[in-house]
Amino acid sequence: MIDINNKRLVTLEEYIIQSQNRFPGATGELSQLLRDIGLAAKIISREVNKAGITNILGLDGSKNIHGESVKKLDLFADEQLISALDRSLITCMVISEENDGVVKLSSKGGKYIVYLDPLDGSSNIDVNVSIGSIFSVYMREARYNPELREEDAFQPGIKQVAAGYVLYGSSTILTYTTGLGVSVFTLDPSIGEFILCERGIEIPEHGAIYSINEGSYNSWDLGLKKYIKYCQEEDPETGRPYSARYIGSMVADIHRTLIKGGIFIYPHSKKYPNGKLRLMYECNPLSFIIEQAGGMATDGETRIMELKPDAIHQQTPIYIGSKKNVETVMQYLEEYAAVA
Ligand code: P6P
Repeated sequence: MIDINNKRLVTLEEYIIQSQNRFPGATGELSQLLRDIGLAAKIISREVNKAGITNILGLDGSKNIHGESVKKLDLFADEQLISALDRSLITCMVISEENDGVVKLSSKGGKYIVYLDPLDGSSNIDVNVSIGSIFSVYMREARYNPELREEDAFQPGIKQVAAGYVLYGSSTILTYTTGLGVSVFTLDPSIGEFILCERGIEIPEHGAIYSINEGSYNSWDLGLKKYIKYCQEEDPETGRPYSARYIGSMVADIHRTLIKGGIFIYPHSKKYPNGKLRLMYECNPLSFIIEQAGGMATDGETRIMELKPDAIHQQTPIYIGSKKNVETVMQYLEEYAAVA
C-alpha cells in the first residue's frame, strides 16, 4: 500500500497480488498478465490524453476487418497491448479487432489466449468523447498441442478466466473481474499508479436509463419499439419516463450502466442483420463484468456468454444491464415476436 496525504491506498499491482494470494495454487501467471494490461493502459492513456496536440490524431489510411477506417491511436493501442502481453511469455495468442486473424506471440507454450478491442469507440477520438480498451482472457484448451490452432480461441464467454476494460474519460479507470466480483481502479497520473476505488461493485437491480441508437428505430423489431415506448411513458411509480443516454462508445455506455443501472441495447438491424457489436472482444467481456455485478446480458434469446462462437470477429445483438430492465425488454420481445 502507498501513503498519500496519510491515506492508505491500494495499487492495482498490490490488489492483484493480494487477490492471487487467495488462491494457494496460483502460479501468478494471470496476475502477471493483468499487470501487463495495466502497464499498457497507462501508456495508452498518456497518448489518448494528448492526442489533440500530437500528430497521432486522424486516420492512418488503413481499414480493419469490418471495413472501418482505422485511427492511428487504434494501432498504437493495439501495438502497446500486444507488446506488453508478448513480453511476459504467458499469452500464446491474441485476437484483436485491428488484426484480421490470430496474432501468434513468441511464447508458443503460453497458457492464455487474449481477445482485445484495443480502442473501442475510436470514431469518437477526434471529438474528445470517452473511448476504451476491452480485454477478455481464456485458458488455452489444448495446452500441450505445440500447434497453435485458431479453434483454441473459439470458446464461449462462460470460459473466460478474466475480463475488463479501461475507460479513457475525464479520468482513466480500469475495471476487471476474474469471476470473484468487479473491482474499479482510477489512474493517478501524478504517481503513474491505478488506485483501487471500488471493489465488489453491484449494478442497481433496476435503472431508469435506456441507451440505444434511436436512429435505427425503423429497423427495430415491434417488441423493441413497444419497449422503448414503455420507457418513454410517464409513471412516477416506476420512475418513468426513463432518461435516454447514448454516448456511442460502448465502454462508456456500459460503465455508466454498471454504476447507475438501466439498459444498453444494440439490436440487429437492416444495416447489421447480426448486430454490430463483436461477441468475443466487446460483448463477452462486458457481459462477464455486468453479470459479476449482478446484471444480465442476452442477444434477445440466449445468454451472451453461452453463445457458441464460430468466427473470431462474429457479431451479435446485445441487451445488457440491470436484471429487471433486461427481463422487461425480453418480455416485450417475446410478446410481440409472433406479430409481423
Ligand atoms: P453506432 C463504436 O464504433 C462501437 O463499436 C461501440 O463502441 C458503440 O457502442 C457502437 O459501435 C456505436 O455504434 O452505430 O450507434 O454508431
